[in-house]
Parts: sequence; structure tokens; C-alpha cells
Amino acid sequence: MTITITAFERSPDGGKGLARDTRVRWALEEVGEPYQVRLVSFPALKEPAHLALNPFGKIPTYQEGDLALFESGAIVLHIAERHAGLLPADANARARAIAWMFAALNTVEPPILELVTAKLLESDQPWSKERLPLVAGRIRDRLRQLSARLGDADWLDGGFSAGDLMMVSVLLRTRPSGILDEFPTLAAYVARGEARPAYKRAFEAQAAINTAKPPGP
Ligand SMILES: N[C@@H](CCC(=O)N[C@@H](CS)C(=O)NCC(=O)O)C(=O)O
Repeated sequence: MTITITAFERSPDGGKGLARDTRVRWALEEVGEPYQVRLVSFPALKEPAHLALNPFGKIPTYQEGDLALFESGAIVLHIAERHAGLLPADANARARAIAWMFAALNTVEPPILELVTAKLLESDQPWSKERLPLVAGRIRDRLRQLSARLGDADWLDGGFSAGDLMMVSVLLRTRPSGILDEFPTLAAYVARGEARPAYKRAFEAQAAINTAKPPGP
């Protein structure tokens, strides 16, 4: 059955791979599943046809036969559960890999998103300048803890898993602020993720769309 995901017609990051379709593409590339991409404009995200797929009007979505999913975490978990390569066979190790996915999305990503919101949407507020260091400090707290746990291991819990895929995807969002490079252990971890052939294919596929010249007059 054909898998179709949605992605931005034009990502605001200009092809840096930070939009959340990249993590879904990466998961599909890791398990070797072919997929199609339907590109969606910002206005179309808020139209009924897209809201039927994602009530919050966002990408990515995932369709496969009768199944329609939204939320990048749910999509990556679905892919990982149905195909070999992203979750360990041992039941306890599998549960721990899923816990790392939740940690990425629920513990590490929120302060990172907070900084993006603070910079993009609150910069005109009189309190914005004072608040930014607080928000950045919350990211540093989390990264310090994560870095201590990772130590000199390659991946978070044994072999590469969907937990690492999600954590690397989330950490990549701290690179533009420079915070990632303050944590050499995590910067090296992210670089290991980026060096995976499946990540490279996913990155290049989204970059091809987002760096293509718009059709001229
Ligand atoms: N928690 C959701 C977040 C989805 C999300 O925020 N997607 C962004 C792109 S990375 C989006 O579609 N933004 C467009 C908008 O909010 O209008 C997920 O992980 O899938």
C-alpha cells in the first residue's frame, strides 16, 4: 500500500531539515519503505481537507490505505512498530526505546520550541529581552542532563533506535541558536545521526523541495 506523507510546499527553514516531515522521512528511509510526499501550502493547512487529516492544521500527516495519522511521534512509532530496524526485539529494550521517543518529544523538545516561539513571536514585547536567557537556560538544563546520561555511548540505549531518531531530530533544532555546540557530546551524537545514510536521503529529499527555485514568470 502506498504511503503518502505531507510536507510544506516551502518550509520556513529554507531546507535545513527542521520541519517535522524530516523525522518521518528519516524513519521511512531507515526501514526501507518507499513513500510519496504531498506538498501543502500554509493556507491549505487550515482548509477542511487538511483539517480532516490533522485537526490542528499542521504537517506532517501520514496516509496508508485506510489509515490516516498525524503527530510526528505517533507516525514514527507506527513505522517503527510495523517494520524491522527501529525498535529492538527484546521487550524491555523496546519499551526503553519508546520511552526515549517520549523523552525527546515531551521533555526535551518543549523548551526548545519555547525559544523558537520567544524569538519569532514575542520579540516585540517589552519583556522579551529579559525572558530569552531564562528560556535558553531551560534548554541548557535539559541538554546538560541528556549529555550526562549519554556519556561516551554512541546511542541512548544500546543500538540506534527510534528513540535516537527522535532525539537527534529534536536536538537539531537547537543548532541555529548555537546551544547544541555548547555540548560537544550531544553535538557529536547529532553528527552520528546525520551521518546515517537514511538521514542523508531524508535530508536531501526535503532540501531538494525547499531549495528549488520557484517557477519563474
Ligand atoms: N506535535 C506536532 C507538531 C506539528 C507542527 O507543529 N508542525 C509544523 C511544522 S514542523 C506546522 O505544520 N506548522 C504550520 C502551522 O502551525 O501553521 C508533531 O510532532 O507532528
